[in-house]
Amino acid sequence: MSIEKIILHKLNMRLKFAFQTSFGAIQNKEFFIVEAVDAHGNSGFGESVAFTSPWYTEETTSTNEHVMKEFLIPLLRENKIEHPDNITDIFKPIKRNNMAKAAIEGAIWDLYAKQQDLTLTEVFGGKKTNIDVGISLGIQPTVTDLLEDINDYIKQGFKRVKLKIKPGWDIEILREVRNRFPDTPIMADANSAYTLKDIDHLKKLDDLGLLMIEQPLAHDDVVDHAKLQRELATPICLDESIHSYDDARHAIELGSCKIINVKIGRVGGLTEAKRIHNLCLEKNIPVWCGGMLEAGVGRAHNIALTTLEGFTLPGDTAGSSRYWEKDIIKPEVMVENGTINVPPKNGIGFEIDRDALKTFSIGQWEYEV
Ligand code: OSB
Ligand code: MG
Repeated sequence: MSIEKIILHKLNMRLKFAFQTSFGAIQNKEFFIVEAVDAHGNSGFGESVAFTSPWYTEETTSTNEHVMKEFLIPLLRENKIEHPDNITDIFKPIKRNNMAKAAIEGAIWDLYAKQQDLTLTEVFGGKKTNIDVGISLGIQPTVTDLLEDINDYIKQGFKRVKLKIKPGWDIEILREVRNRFPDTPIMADANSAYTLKDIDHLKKLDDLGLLMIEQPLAHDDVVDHAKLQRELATPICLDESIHSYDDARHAIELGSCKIINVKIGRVGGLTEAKRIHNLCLEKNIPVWCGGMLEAGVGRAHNIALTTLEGFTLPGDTAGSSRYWEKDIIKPEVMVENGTINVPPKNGIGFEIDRDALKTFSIGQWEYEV
């Protein structure tokens, strides 16, 4: 496939709210929109999903910038690209830095789809025409605030509610939520806030009828999670611990989880995400698409990924207006009754709003490849 140049657009956007997790609060997002351009005027877009601090994983906006500029873009120049699936191998000499890799790979997948006038979903092999979504709610100042928020999102039709938890904001809160909403599919995400010392405390989750507990233990662990899963009836879902197909294989073999959250950025791109999906389908491990508080481009890629058949649980891909006063795509991502219709337009299915891109821009770099 032909690629003429890569343009890095560095953006600064402010979320409508501070998203509070066990590791800290996120409100300002600095990130990259990667544009891959061919000789015929097609442009494909990808989004880097790292945050400015290395709280979730080790990557940051600055490490994404460094690795894309110094290592990944030169590798595109030195290698022939027949298909977006080749990118994983071309980037293999560079260890990890998966969010940087995924941003570039995503732009190339979109470009590839547009070159054939097909949707990203079509070239990627997804089948669904609409996807189910849930909502992820940060830690709130009071339980009253949380209950109000949940009520609001249930009324809007979201298919499940995910609550961020941490020591001191967990079992009691979840119990109140469960009492108020006895039939709502509820899950909790700890973002690595516990250790095996908390095992008796975590066992109390089993009375609450949760869909799953996401990443209770260390970000880089699969061994302790296996110990915990043996003691816990509530299914464990791994997020931070899964960076690759092999991580997923190890976790499944060890019994570290019963569910996997797939994030395109965390695993290094759509190609690796699909390999993990295929493995999980074969092993009967349900998967769902996680979120990184993305702007529209990342959101569009998440929608395409979720169209694969193994994505049987609602994902974290809420609509643009949950996060942004103004998104960078046209139209914005709309959720109706807890579902998103997969857009029929070619590529990622949404136009880039060039004016919005300019408004939020804090830098731009262009590279011939
Ligand atoms: O752990 O899934 C997570 C947001 C930032 C970092 C990590 C996570 C999250 C979310 C929000 O849960 C998902 C979203 O709405 O994009
Ligand atoms: Mg998570």
